[in-house]
Amino acid sequence: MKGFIPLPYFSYLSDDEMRQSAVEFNQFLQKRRTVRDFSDKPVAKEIIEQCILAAGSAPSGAHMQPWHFVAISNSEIKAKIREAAEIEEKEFYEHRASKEWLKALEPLGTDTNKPFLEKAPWLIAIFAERYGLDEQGNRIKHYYTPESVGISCGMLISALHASGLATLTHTPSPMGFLKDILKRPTNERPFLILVCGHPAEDATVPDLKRLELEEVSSFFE
Ligand code: IYR
Repeated sequence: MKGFIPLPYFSYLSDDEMRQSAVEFNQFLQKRRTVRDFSDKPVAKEIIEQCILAAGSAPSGAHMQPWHFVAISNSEIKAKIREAAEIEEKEFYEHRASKEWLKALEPLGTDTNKPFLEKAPWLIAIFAERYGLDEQGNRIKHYYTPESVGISCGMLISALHASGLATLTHTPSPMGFLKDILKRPTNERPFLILVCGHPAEDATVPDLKRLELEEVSSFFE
């Protein structure tokens, strides 16, 4: 078919190599933990750039690639984001969140205070493009945008983990302030803030268990 090329690369593995690779990759991802205590140790921009490129390799609806990544190491902008996020978080913890929601958050020990938004060397704000814009400013329809951007964020988290960095998926709600602070166009919607860096030396994480295979899956064979 026109516009098609032969599959340029595929890692053909033997059954044994496949099994080993699957086990090792799972073990590697199982070592990822969401961290809330970050060190201010700098992280080179090149690492963040490579991870964003990896995230941009995600599949997307009709290959519209409906994402934009804003990477921030600038202290003033981080301080502005923290200030705006803490205003929303205060509203959330004091008024908006239901009792049930607050109870569900208890094991995580979260509160209105978000020092990591200033302390961590990088914040990556991910935006979802609700529609695209061509050179003349006409709208281009996007498909399965939340699915596409969600997959891309998963790949970004994995790439950062593979680079030896810790992350925190942070979703102050609503996140409209990100559009203003980061001056993003009207077709974009803030999707997630990913806090990235080295964990603090004394970082702790909640003692959480992941579900077993039987709990998360079923098979028809
Ligand atoms: N955005 C708030 C609350 C929060 C909500 C969920 I769902 C979490 O998994 C964690 C926190 C906060 O960041 O504290």
